[in-house]
Amino acid sequence: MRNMRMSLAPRRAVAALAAVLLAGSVAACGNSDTGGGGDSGNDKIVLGFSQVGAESGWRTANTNSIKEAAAEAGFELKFDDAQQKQENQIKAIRNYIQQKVDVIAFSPVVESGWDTVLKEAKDAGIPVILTDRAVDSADKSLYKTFLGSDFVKEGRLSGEWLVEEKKAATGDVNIVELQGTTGSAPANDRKQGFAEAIAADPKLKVIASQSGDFTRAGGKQVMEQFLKAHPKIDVLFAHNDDMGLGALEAITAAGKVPGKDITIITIDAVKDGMQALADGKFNFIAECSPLLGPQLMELAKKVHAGEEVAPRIETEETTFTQEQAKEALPNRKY
Ligand code: GYE
Repeated sequence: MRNMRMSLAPRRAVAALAAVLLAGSVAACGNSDTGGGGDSGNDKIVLGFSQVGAESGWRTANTNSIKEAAAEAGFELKFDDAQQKQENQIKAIRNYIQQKVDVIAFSPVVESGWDTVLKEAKDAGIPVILTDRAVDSADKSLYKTFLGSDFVKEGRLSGEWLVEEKKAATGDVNIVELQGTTGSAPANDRKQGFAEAIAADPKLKVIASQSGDFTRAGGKQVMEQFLKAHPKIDVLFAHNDDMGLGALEAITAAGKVPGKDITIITIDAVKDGMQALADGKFNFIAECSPLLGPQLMELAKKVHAGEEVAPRIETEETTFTQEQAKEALPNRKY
């Protein structure tokens, strides 16, 4: 939220902006009388939100954040869980269009294939906000803004830590990678950022890379296969904590010590992941914040009022070593 405030702007500019925004919101209210407004019969903003699913601890925290922030902001929230299926998300968005909600927000499970339904929302005059995951649509006018993380950076930070960690190692360092959901923005981008960073040291080699679908069960199952196929695994890079946590079971069952025999890097920093890091089972986590609710409500108010918003708003994030996890854990909210 910090980067959305305008506290440093000169007074006069703020006043001028306020006048413009007021004009915009009057115009937008006019529209919602004929178009938006939902079926609630009151003046609450109706937000239709299509969630990816409930695949991970990150997702649960994200859903809670959105529901809490909607209640706090006095929105009427229509919420749908798509169970990781794009067709369910498209169905939910079409329902929201039919119900004439004021604003649609969604976290797209994969990057491709959204143009048709986004065009339908645009034609119906309903603004769309992307949260968490991006789409690859060439036409940027199909949505108002994107709110979420820089996934390439998360992958890069993970890779840079590994380059430093293995600086003194001799011989090849064999890495296995548990990818997120195939075709999703975080899987594509984290893979890319990590690969770019480890290219700095040719002894760092990704010997296997496969999707575990961002779930614990997927992480466990794919790690079992990796361990069977590759006798020497030095590093696991998992695209989220949950897959890393699932992989821990496979690693222990194979008689190896996680965090020692195999260096483990994950992304998210949810509580269970941070606990594993503090316990020495993980070695490094790049944070990805799921607490998008309050910023989403602010943006929904603005686009509903017809205000201009920045095309991309990124969350602020950090990284954790084992020592840092021990310190941060007692105050971790999710
Ligand atoms: O990292 C993972 C979740 O899209 C950033 O989705 C999100 C990712 C998150 O399932 O745990």
